[in-house]
Amino acid sequence: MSGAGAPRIEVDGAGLRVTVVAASWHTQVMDGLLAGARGALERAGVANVRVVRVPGSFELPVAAARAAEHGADAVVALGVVIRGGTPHFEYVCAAATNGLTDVSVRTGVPVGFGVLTCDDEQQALDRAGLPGSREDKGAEAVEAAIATVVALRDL
Ligand code: DLZ
Repeated sequence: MSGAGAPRIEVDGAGLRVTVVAASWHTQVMDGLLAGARGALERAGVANVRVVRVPGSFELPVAAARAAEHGADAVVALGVVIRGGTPHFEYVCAAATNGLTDVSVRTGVPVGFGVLTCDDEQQALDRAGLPGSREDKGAEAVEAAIATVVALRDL
């Protein structure tokens, strides 16, 4: 999927409670995603931030569900899954994607999707918000989640 066409989103998250659920595989990329998310939360004026680490992306939905059911106004899910030589990649990606979608739709709490699903580590580094990265998917996931909280207020 190309990053071309992404909107520039300006968000005001003052007063919101945001929980970041973050997997732990692929440390360097995760460090970039987390730093990008923290920067975007600060720019948006979100003071009430919790960060919860889980082992892998497969565990993101259950943590997101707990956060959504216990007072978070928005959840941001961060993870990195890199394709290997077995079908495991497809299963972990599908579990994370479907699980996070289910949490969001079922609870009504927006979940920002900052899970990178990449063929190799370089693709992940390019999107990690690190020096030299082309994109910052941690920040984008925060901005999307907060923008959706604001959009839902009008419905
Ligand atoms: C097992 C596994 C593998 C092979 N690769 C990744 C990965 O690239 N990214 C990731 O976030 N998690 C990976 N995992 C771990 C699973 O998400 C999960 O934590 C384990 O299967 C234990 O439930």
